[in-house]
Amino acid sequence: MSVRIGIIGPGGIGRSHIARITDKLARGRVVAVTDIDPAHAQRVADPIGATVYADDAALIEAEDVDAVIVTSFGPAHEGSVVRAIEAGKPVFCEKPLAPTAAECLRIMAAEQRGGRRLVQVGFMRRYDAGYRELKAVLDSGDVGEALMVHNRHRNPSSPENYLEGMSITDTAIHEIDVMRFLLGEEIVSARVDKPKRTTNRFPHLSDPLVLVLRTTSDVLIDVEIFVNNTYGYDIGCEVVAERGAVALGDQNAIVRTGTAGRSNRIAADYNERFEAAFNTELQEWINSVQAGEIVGPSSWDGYAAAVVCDAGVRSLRADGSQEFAVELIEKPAFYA
Ligand code: NAD
Ligand code: ISE
Repeated sequence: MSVRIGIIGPGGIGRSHIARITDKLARGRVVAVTDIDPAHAQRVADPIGATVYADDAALIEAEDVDAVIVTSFGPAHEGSVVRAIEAGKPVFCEKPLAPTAAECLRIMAAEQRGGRRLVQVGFMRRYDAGYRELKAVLDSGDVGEALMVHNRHRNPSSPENYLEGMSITDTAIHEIDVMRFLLGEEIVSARVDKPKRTTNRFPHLSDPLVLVLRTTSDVLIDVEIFVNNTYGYDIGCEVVAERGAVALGDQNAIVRTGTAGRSNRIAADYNERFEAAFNTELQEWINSVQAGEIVGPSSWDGYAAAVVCDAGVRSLRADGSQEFAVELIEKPAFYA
């Protein structure tokens, strides 16, 4: 039988997830939708024959909803995720689990009170073939220990409601998580450098930024975050190790050579760049809901990334380029 799914906040990514569940993935069906904009919820629900609910609480309580996907605005995640946990329903929450560590701690407390893992966080880069191959090379030991990592996270543009701080909590959080995944270490400090600002940005925003992180074994990580580059969705990652360097391929696309030179298409957005990763991530989540055991990125991973974000946001708001320590609580045995 299919997993009957309710979606809370189907905006850009939520509608992409509905399309993949409906058209591409197996054993999942979207049966319920809610949004703070009820007319929008109705427009999303009609073509798939889903029921519209007045709010997240009503959707979560619905008898025919087996599991929940939260794709609303980050600050709204905590309430919906805790409600799903309290109803005993598995919940896939898009990143960030919540924008601050304090909110993530409350989610973890609710999950532990419930006594079983119910939450998966949408850190889809862990499912990307390129990052997985990078990890396999590092884990093989062929290139020795990782020493430094250079990352590039560029978006063509950001919307007006993309606020100062979201460069860290909404954008660089992908690198923060995937660095923990690749290196198998926690991050111990964060610093934000603020280069000259582009004129192609809203006045409230510092853009671009460089986030500098250090891990427990002293690997130095830099993340260029540029969310108004005007040209495309451009992701890069190069790990410099003792006996070699390993980098993601550029864009996963063909390279064309001709009289005009050599070029490859730049992805337009996250859907194009990470389509395969999103499909694998959500298919594995549906499978794990059916199997009754959630195995993907946990609330602990959401929390560990949020603590780094807290330090990064403090640095962004401080004068100059100040480094802030990242202090995690001890990992609960529940998440071992
Ligand atoms: P969006 O603004 O397009 O959509 C958000 C939707 O949630 C809107 O329809 C809005 O009306 C609704 N909403 C807001 N608050 C709500 C609430 N309290 N209850 C119900 N509905 C509510 O945003 P988006 O770009 O789709 O991003 C949504 C989430 O997904 C964010 O957390 C973002 O970080 C994440 N995201 C992840 C990826 C990825 O690459 N994994 C890509 C895009 C977005
Ligand atoms: C967005 O929420 C995403 O997750 C995208 O992958 C990222 O590139 C973008 O900066 C975020 O705002």
